[in-house]
Amino acid sequence: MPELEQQRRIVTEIPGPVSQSLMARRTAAVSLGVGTVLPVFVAQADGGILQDVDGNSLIDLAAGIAVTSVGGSNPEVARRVADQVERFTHTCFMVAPYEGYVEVCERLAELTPGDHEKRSALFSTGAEAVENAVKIARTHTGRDAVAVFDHAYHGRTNLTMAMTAKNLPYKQGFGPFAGEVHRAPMSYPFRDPAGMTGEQAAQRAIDQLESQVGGDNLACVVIEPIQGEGGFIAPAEGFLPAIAAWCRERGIVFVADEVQTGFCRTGSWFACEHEGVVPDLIATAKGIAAGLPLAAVTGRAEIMDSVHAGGLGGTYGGNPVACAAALAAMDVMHEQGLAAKAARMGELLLGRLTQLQQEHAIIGDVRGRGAMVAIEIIEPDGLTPAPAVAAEISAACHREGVLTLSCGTYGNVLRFLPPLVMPEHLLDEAMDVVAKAVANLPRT
Ligand code: PLZ
Repeated sequence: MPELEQQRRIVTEIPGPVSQSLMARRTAAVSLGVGTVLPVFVAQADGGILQDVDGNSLIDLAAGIAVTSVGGSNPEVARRVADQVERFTHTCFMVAPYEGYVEVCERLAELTPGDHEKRSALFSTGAEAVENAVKIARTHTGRDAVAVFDHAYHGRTNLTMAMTAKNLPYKQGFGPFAGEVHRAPMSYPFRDPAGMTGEQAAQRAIDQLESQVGGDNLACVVIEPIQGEGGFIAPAEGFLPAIAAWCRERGIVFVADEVQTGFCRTGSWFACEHEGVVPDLIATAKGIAAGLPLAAVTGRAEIMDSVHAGGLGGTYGGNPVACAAALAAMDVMHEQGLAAKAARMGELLLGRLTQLQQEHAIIGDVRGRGAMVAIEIIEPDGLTPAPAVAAEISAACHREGVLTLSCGTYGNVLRFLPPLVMPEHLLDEAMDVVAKAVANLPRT
């Protein structure tokens, strides 16, 4: 495959005629239950560009929802995957092991926060990793209850649906849900009482969990250090360390769901590091393997080893091709300094978007870290969510060839998750398109 030119170029309407005909086939063959953000079919992806089947080149601010950090067709990933496919595609690690799985676990032990002894178990999806983290915490503590937060997103399996906060589209009609999942208030600086500190927000959550559940009954607290689908909510400084300290005191396993924030996305290898928080267990997926399905739970050896042999696994967990991709992706992240690159992208994004916020009152909040930044769109009253306006901005960006995603409990947050290898000129140009879309709104 030729390298993709890193230029936005729109040569047809969006979606173009070939995409439109593929969409018709999709409608006739694919369940309506599977959504579509942008009805444009992809032919090739690399760097910061998605090229569609009509020859349009779009700037990718989604990275497959924070997955293709090293690019959509990274040559090192392609080479190592092809080599592995030629040797063998699958044995099932539980049946006949292979080195790649072990090497991924060794790397995870080195890369994740904390210098304690660690073990990992590999899976295929983020939801599976989170669900297994809960299984492990329950076995280790002999307790049942699980604490999660408002606006949390942890997946679409039965247990992780229960852990996810938002009803539509994730839960509606899909119950009954797993029991013993308890929700606590999150630190949400934009919507919390003015001046509330991270420590105060943590105390609010702790008080609620102690009174409604009892710390002694909790197996684990599961938290995204920066919430993803729930709206890119970065808790106030001090919140995460206070929750982690309470967990330590009460013998509760502190689980960081770094499925979206992990692997350089926020400007460090893991988002917990920004406040020196060392989770007992960490769930990872997405950016770990450049799009091949791989997920992991990594944590304290004594917790991970408390599960009986055979208690964890799955046919495909830690598939050798996915492990090869992960080893390549991790090398690329190191060699290209992608954590530092993400931090620089964050400066550009926050700079441009803060400027835009000063010009337009509909941008209530600009937040995030590294290459995980969002704007919250609100009504002129300064607080009421404006999801329709957010959708209008997104649609305008899509028409101009910039793939943006929305998120948030109220659907009013536009989020930016570029591949970490995106050239800076594309990120800057994408922000021009966002700025134009905001400026062109009828009421700003
Ligand atoms: N935990 C923090 O962000 C996946 C979901 C997209 P899976 N987020 C994207 C959708 O609409 O399904 C996610 C996450 C966090 C867990 C998950 C789940 O990861 O690999 O999608 O199962």
